[in-house]
Amino acid sequence: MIYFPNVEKVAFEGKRTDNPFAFRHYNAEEVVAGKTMKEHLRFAVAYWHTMTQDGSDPFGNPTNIRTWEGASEMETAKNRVEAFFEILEKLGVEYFCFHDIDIAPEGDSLAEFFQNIDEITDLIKEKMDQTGIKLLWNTANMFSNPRYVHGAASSSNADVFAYSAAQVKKGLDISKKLGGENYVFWGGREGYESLLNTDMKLEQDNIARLFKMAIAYGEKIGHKPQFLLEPKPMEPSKHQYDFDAATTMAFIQKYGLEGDFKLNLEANHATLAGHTFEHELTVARCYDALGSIDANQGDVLLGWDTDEFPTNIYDTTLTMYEILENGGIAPGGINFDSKVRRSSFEMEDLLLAHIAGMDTFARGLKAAAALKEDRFFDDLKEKRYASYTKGIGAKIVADEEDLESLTAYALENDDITNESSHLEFVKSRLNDYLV
Ligand code: XLS
Ligand code: NI
Ligand code: NI
Repeated sequence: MIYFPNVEKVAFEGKRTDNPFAFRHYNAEEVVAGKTMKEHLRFAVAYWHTMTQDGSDPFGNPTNIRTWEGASEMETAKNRVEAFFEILEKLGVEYFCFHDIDIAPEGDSLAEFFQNIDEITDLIKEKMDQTGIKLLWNTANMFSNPRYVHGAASSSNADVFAYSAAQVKKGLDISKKLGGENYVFWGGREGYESLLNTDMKLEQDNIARLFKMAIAYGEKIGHKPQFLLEPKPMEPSKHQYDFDAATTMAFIQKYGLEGDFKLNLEANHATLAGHTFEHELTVARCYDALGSIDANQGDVLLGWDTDEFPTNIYDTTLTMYEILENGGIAPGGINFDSKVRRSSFEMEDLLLAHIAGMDTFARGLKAAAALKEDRFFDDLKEKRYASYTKGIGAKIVADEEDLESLTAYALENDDITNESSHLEFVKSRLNDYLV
């Protein structure tokens, strides 16, 4: 069955095309800053938003028209695999991501769930072999089912911890089966509603225990994906432990997980934490822990995770600049953890939305490459911190000074001159790169 009969494989047609199903900026094979766009961007489609969202919201019923609904849950799951690979192929996207429950129905028991997963991943594997499309990452959904009401690895109920462990084991088994390049943990229920009844230390120790079990199991089965931990400060929990990049790094370091874990950063989670996305990316880079990104954007007027497709060039430019500074994002990628608005309910909107996101990232990449080529930020920062390259500054960063020697210096040099940042000028110059 063909799900998008009116759309051919989406091609690059340039800015002037009036074909809505064409790329106007993303040109997969075009070389930018030494690599093809495809290699830089490593786009992935997210199974959950694309295949399982129905358009409902807390006040409204489903709106999305989806032609893959079958007579049974398993039939729908199989149809979705067909449709998903048609979307990936038509978009020319080479990676995808999923949660276990996105691809297969949970059934009536854990054993049945595992059976369903095996059957569907057989199908997925066939499609992967036929198309060369790869698994960027998978993860276990340990937040939707009511059993996770008190958390997963952080649950007060040890039986729930055990169930989580079983889901993670299965997640790693299918990661091996499908050659997953990364494996994600996102702790939507790893947090608390009230501190009055929460043992924070035990809960965090237990989360780390599950991660260590995952590392050990990966070693045992000879499959070592890059493990990624995805911060988010709140939603669905009131407070989530992996609040932001810095908090999550403190956790990773406290439990000695630096060798195996990096961060999967999501734009809209940054805004929920009161940060810009660039802030989160920069923090991760400072720790050499930028693993992968979940690309989307929030709405400044709404305080929640709206997961909109990224269409803001300013943001994608600064994002791509950080990725270039990082020397690329591989083995991570740019996963569209984004969903179409409730009013974009037609099947073809799924393609239009991804095209919009891909074009916006392509423009961001080009602008970022130009900023790097021109040494826009490099020169700015070099000039701003020049005092550390000579004289007393050079000695400070060479760790040759102490409080006494610096006091002696300051007593002689207390007539201090600072320079203006000219920040408004900088911002207006930056705008020149965006259009
Ligand atoms: C939810 C998260 C989730 C993770 C994977 O806000 O972004 O989708 O990416 O569990
Ligand atoms: Ni995400
Ligand atoms: Ni999210």
